[in-house]
Amino acid sequence: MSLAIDYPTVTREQYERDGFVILNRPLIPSGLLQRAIEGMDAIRRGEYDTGRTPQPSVWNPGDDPNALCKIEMPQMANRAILELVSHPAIGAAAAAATGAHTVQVWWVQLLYKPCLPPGVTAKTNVGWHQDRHYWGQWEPGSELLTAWVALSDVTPSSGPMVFVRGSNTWGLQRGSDFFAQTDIRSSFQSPAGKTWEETPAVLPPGGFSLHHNLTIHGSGPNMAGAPRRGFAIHLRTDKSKPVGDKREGLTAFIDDPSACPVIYRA
Ligand SMILES: O=C(O)CCC(=O)C(=O)O
Repeated sequence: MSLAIDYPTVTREQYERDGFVILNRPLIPSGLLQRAIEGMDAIRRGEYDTGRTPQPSVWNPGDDPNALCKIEMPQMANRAILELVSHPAIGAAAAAATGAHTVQVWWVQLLYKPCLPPGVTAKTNVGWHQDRHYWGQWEPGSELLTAWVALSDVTPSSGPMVFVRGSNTWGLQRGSDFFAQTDIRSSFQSPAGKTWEETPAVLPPGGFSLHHNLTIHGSGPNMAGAPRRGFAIHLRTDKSKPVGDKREGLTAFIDDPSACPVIYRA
């Protein structure tokens, strides 16, 4: 068995131009993916193998199984998930996209989007938003991006994330609403000469995308017949700083390597 790491090829030019990169081949080993899926299911049941809990979340064990399940900082509560978010292919891809010397995980979200049974309605969409809208605890200009790792086959019908090409250059807008269930596209404005062009992040299990903190994105319902499973791994580079150098809220754990590992160093 080969333990060689499959490092993806990512160009900085593409990341800076489009605001995202889609690495649509398996880069995370299948054994680790399987253990992380088991970890995801354990956390959804409220079972934690590290002895630590996730951070306060909108979805908690026992909540509606048909709603979007979003659990904050699952890697604190499960060893396999910590191993997954620490995978060197993710750090190497983020470093190649940004030219960074250092890449650190600073926050993680478990995202489990169920496929709804016929006739059932539940909140499973992710409304159009820019991540930066929610990240005021970082100094302006901080280099922050997200790796979204697929644990299941993410197809056009399973409610993939959809990116608006080039919107990373449109500035911070006012329309973001992660929890919107209706079409809020008209609350964003494309600058003169730019058009709203959507690209779905179709990924096999073990593939991942990277997106810039200003890239507009959202996702629709899952009609694929199986849950859509992924982790949003929020990353910072050496060109980032918490406001006032504070450690609170979203920056509370950045000095704790068992929650926020450094996953790339030049
Ligand atoms: O999982 C989704 O559909 C959206 C995730 C997201 O908003 C993000 O990774 O920034």
